Amino acid sequence: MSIELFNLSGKIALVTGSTHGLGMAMAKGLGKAGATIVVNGNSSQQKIDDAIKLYESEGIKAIGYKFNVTDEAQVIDAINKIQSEVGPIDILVNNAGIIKRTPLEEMEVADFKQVIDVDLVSPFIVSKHVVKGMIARKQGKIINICSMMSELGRNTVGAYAAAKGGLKMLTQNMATEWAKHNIQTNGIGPGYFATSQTAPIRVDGHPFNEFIINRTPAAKWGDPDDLAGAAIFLASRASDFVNGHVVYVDGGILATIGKPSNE
Ligand code: GCO
Ligand code: CA
Repeated sequence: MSIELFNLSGKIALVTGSTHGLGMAMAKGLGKAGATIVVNGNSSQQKIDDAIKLYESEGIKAIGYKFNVTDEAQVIDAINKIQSEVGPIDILVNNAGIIKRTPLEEMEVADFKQVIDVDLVSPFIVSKHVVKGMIARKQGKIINICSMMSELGRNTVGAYAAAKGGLKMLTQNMATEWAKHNIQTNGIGPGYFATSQTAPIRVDGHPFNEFIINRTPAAKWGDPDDLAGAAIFLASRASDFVNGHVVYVDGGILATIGKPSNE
């Protein structure tokens, strides 16, 4: 009975930006809990095809759709196709995101807007079009991938922090508007994980690498697989009365002010 609460068999999960990184790790978690994964990316069909092979090699049922989450017409078209070719979307994970690291006073307005567009506007666009089916079926799970930057600032990531802070409030507002339809909207806020996005700041000898290890009570970078549990929980019946929260999977970063590097 208790394990049944987490069973995702028969469910269809669309995970945006799931050809690599944290999106793929969370999608694999959902897939191993039984869900069929709708894989999305926008860089190339080849990248999607390679990802599908990877999912399938782990026994996960996965189907790929290439579309740009910031382009409403493409999103509408893709969602229509997914719903007729795969089935109704039960679980939506808004994961696709970008980061640009530039001091605010030097940042181009176009770059700032692009980060907001991908990281904040696209979860709105995709949710807007997926939620209609969820409302009709009176059931659904939406998971917005937030960040430490939903709560904290950091030098050079101002646009990203503005978007991720906004995404936390968008999560609360989706919960406010859609919980009555038995749709649970929540967020996952990853701490610092070993992915390609953090590769440039994770290299040995980079001051940021040492800083993160010192700043994280668990004293290490997260393994992307550590996100699967939170994703399964928020996608499953186990969270049917959980609305508008962000689960921070961060090795304790938000619990503490940090410590001097010699402690
Ligand atoms: C950075 C990092 C972060 C992480 C993550 C933290 O430059 O600070 O890239 O923004 O990607 O989102 O939670
Ligand atoms: Ca791993």
